[in-house]
Amino acid sequence: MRKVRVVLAEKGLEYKLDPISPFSPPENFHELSPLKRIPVLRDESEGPDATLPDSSAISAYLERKHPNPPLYPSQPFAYGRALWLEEYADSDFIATIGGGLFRAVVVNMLMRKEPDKDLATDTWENKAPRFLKFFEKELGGREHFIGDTLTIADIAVASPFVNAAHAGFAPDPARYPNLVRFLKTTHARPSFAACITEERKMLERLGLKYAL
Ligand SMILES: N[C@@H](CCC(=O)N[C@@H](CS)C(=O)NCC(=O)O)C(=O)O
Repeated sequence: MRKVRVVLAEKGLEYKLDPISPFSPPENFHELSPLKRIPVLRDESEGPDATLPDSSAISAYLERKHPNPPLYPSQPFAYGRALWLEEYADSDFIATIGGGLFRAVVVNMLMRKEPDKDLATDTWENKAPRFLKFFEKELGGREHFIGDTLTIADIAVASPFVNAAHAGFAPDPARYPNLVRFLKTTHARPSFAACITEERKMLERLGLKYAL
């Protein structure tokens, strides 16, 4: 959901948020989202039933409908690389962070259960490093993954690190200097900062400390 909120904010688009928990969804939710996942975009300007249930589909749709500022590279190979990095972040990486850190710590605490600290530590120490090493190397000394402006690749990669930080985990700047620099500048953009501030307000009430 955060990924789409950042895309909307970067494009200067107004929206209304209807918070739905995918863990206790409304009865007919599968009709909107067959995978029963969030986010779902409803664009009433396209008709009463105009919904899209996947962050990548939503982001690509918004780009086509509101091309400025562009969040996808125009050069064909750069465009392909942006889609690949988006997919990598949205599949394996987010699944690792989502299940091993966010659910283990944050979702458990939201449901008033004990956080699974062993699972979270094992995930961070043994499963996360291959992603962190990959992102560190891909970035090199550059500010963005592709080209010199923000793209969907930056947004998709930076977002799961917010979830990790909510769970209390952040990359070590001594081992991952490029990645940490990228995360700090990307998360400081007003689009990310607005979401992070809102989320922190809610989660810090549970005693969670933001790690980045
Ligand atoms: N590929 C989908 C994945 C969405 C996704 O996994 N959403 C999570 C919350 S951030 C969810 O709804 N999880 C509930 C579940 O998997 O049952 C997208 O990017 O929109």
